[in-house]
Amino acid sequence: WLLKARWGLGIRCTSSVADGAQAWETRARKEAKGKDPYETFGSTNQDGIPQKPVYTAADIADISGLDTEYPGVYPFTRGPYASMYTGRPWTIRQYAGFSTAEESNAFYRKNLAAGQQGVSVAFDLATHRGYDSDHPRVAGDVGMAGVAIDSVEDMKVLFDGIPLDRMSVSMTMNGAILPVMAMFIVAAEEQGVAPAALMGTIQNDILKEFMVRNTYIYPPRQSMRLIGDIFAYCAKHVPKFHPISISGYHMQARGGLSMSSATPTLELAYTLADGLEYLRCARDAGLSVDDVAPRLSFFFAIGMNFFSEVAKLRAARRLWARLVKEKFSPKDEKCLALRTHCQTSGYSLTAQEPHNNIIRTTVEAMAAVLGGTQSLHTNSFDEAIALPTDFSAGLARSTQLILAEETGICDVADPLGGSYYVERLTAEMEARAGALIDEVEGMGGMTEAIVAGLPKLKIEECAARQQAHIDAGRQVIVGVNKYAKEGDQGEALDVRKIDNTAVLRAQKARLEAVRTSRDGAAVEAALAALEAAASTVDREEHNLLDLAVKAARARATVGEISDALERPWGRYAAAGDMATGTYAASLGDEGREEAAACAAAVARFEAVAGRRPRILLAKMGMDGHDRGAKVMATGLADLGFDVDIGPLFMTPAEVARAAVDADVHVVGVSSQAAGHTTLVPALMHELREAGMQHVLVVVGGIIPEQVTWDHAALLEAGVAAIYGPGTRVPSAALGMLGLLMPEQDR
Ligand code: 3CP
Repeated sequence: WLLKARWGLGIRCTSSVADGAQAWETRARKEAKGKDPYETFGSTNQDGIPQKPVYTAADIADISGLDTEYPGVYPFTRGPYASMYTGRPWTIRQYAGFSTAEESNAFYRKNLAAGQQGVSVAFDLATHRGYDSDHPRVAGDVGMAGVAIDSVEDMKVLFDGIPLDRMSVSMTMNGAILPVMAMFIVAAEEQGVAPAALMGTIQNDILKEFMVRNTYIYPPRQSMRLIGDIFAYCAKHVPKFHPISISGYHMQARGGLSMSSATPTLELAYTLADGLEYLRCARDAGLSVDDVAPRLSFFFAIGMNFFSEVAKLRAARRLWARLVKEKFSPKDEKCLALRTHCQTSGYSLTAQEPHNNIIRTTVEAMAAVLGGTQSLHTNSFDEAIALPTDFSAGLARSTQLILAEETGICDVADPLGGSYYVERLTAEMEARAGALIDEVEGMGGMTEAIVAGLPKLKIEECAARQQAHIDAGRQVIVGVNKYAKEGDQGEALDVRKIDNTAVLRAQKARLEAVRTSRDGAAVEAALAALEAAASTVDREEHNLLDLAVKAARARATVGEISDALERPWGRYAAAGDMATGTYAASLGDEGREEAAACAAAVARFEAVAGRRPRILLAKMGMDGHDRGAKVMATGLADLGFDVDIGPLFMTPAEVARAAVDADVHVVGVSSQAAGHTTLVPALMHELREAGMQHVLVVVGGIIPEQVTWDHAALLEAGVAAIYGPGTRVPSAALGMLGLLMPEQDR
């Protein structure tokens, strides 16, 4: 009897299901003061999915196959492994890298000693875009948002004392994939580790770069050829390595900190659509689905919408298993099990009251592990302000250790499986993402959809809509658009500062040493072979990664290997399209009054100046994080400004020239990658040289506020205003108009 009672067996229900529903409705109607309880208490989530106030068994009755779903069993909704964390918890893999290879190596070793389990390398933007540190375009970026790597010599220092046959290494590299993967292989070789023993992952997901992250180098179709060659080489020589991490992260989490982004369903759909395209790319490179699919890996962002994020990971696994089975008919069941890394969302971090970010990150980390991730990065609380310090990185790591070892979450596989709400949401997200994938597949797959510009525009539209919801206060961010402390200057934080000029000096010296000590003729020959192979169709004989490994061994640099392909393929430049109308349409009643105040201020400006306020939004250096600038552009255009968006990767001189050409009133610089202290003063100089000193310069993005050096340096250089993370578009618009107009005209 005791056992029966404990498991709920044999206990008679006192009322039927219908009675229960009726009783709930009666009670809820009373609480809704006589109104329809579904309308009163129901809502719509970020994805537009209606949320009922309560879910019951009736809500999952039509979902087929739930009874037979087990972890480790097709369609893998409940996890890729049967035992999940009861057998092995997820990998704690913190993404890091800054300054020089020496400094990053010391940071990795310290963190591994303190409980981190895998290495994850962040490269600087100069490396991402295939430039050597001494290239004139990248002066402001070297060592700032990641580690600077120019040659095998740097790569060897980066992994010094880290045994590459035992430690799995993840490298976030896409554009300059060829030199970086080649240098990793050669560095391991010179450490005595054969390619076959290497474990880890390289991001190598170029499709999402064209949608959101912008660290591409070559055009889409040539970039896909490159990926096919990497798949082929890795399948043959580096079989334990994951040659790609198909990433939705940046679609959701790269709006800029506390800026807007793609919804979880859009992220889910486009990531899986990318995955299908990569399987076709592998097929084009002569590989079978069974050769590549078991080593594909994924990467998702985990934001604050807790249950959506759990459901997203579950839906991703089910949808992927079904799609791959249906479209590629693999023999090995491993091909169908989606494994993923997750990172808590950079977009949810706030610069205001930054300690709140510890709580946000913990909630997001819980969603990731309850969703069944294989590997996890937890953000540091100060990342909305600067690079993490040792202290903040330690807290982020402890968040995972505590979840894994103190909470009991690892004791049961998929503990949320069977929850009426989670299962319904999983099915809803699966259906909606499935429809979005069908749309992309109908266009001929993701490469063609990107060439047509569809996904980028859809994500930007989504971002503008969400920004309007935040600005209107409908989406709450505590301490930013609700419960903000009046006149709060923020706590004084101890942040990490990179001395860009010192890194630059060190990199230039090592580059010089490499160039003078190598066999110049061997380098030339290796680069010529690479260049010739880029134009050939015989891919089996001329695998680009194989040739890059030879070039890296001869000490060719990142810039030289990239140039060898750039000569025949060219460097890709994205079109500066902008979604308009979405922001204004999404403001709703809450934001309408403020929009009207902006329109009136614009009209007053026009009456005085004879034309509407005109702003050039510019991104300088190698910082390709353009969603913040795009959202600002859309919002300002909808509020009455004339907006010009410069192409990505401009130099200060190019921005000044564009400001002259468009005769703008304001230049708005967006900086998300720490290059502003070098690049903005250079821009001010160029504007003065061009006789444009009257132009207002404002800066937005991640500009450390609590520390005097960045803000003070920019204001001293002549910047009129700084708009940090969480700035509302109407506040920025009114602020700029206030600065442009004499007081009596405002
Ligand atoms: C796992 N294993 C198990 C179990 N769980 N065995 C028995 N029982 C279990 N329950 C085994 C696996 O089969 C595997 O062995 C080994 O343990 C490791 O498990 P895994 O699941 O493969 O985990 P891991 O090695 O950590 O790999 C995780 C994935 C990998 C697959 C996701 O790709 C990865 O680590 N990705 C990280 C990507 C990353 O760090 N990206 C950073 C982006 P076998 O291998 O022998 O099968 S940072 C970007 C930031 C934003 C920006 O761009 O700016």
